[in-house]
Amino acid sequence: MGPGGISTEIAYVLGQTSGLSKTPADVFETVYLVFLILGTLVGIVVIGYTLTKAYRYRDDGKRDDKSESDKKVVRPVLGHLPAGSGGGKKLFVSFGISAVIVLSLIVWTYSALLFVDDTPPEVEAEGEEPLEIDVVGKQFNWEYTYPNNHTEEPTLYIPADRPIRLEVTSADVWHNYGINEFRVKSDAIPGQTTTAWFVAEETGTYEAVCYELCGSGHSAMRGDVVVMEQEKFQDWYANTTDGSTSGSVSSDVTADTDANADAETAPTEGEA
Ligand SMILES: [Cu+2]
Repeated sequence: MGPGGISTEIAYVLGQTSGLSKTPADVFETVYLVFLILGTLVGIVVIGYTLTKAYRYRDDGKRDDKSESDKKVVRPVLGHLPAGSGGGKKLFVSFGISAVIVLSLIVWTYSALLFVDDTPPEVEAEGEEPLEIDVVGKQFNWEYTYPNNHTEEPTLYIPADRPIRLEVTSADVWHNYGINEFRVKSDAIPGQTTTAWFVAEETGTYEAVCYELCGSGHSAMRGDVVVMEQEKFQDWYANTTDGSTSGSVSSDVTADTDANADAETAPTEGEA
């Protein structure tokens, strides 16, 4: 895999990843950094070249067209096409370099995004197989269904350091499911299923948000994403039963996570 090799190389150079453990968040970070660095370099070259030329050929009021340095400059004549110097070599070289840069960026970015599109075997081999969770968007909430048919809403509970594969759809209108920290963003469209995957490397509470205007309650269409230690998650998951929905189990976990034993606040979801 050529382009993938290059991306791994660049990621290694940038110190983004160690070995094979790459997540979509790492990939997006690397793509962003590479574009930022290349853009900055191109900007420095172009602006530097412009400023140098502007300074060199500035009008200092001392110019007489007979001086040695001035004779070498090919000045355009009104009514004539400029001949340029070097037989268009500069033009050819700059177009050539630009083409190489742009084409390699296209190939590399595309291959990096292919990695994001599909869970690669090396990621699955490292950890456990991905945990598959169905996500259904509905005005104005997210509902999660685990492999044992247990459903949760609006909080997603997941283990750390394990690939999570989401199958996202909608029960009503178009939504867009996203978790900023993990660089997850996936369309939620009725009658269609889109997939996304990510790895949460650190435990904690994050937020899942709807990124597509879907109605009057759109801005409130958000829920927590609780990332737990693997064993803690297994305990929690073992207590969920087929077809059960969130209840006292989840408040136990929340209390656990927040290290706040008397957090008995029942989720008050007073949507009219
Ligand atoms: Cu929405």
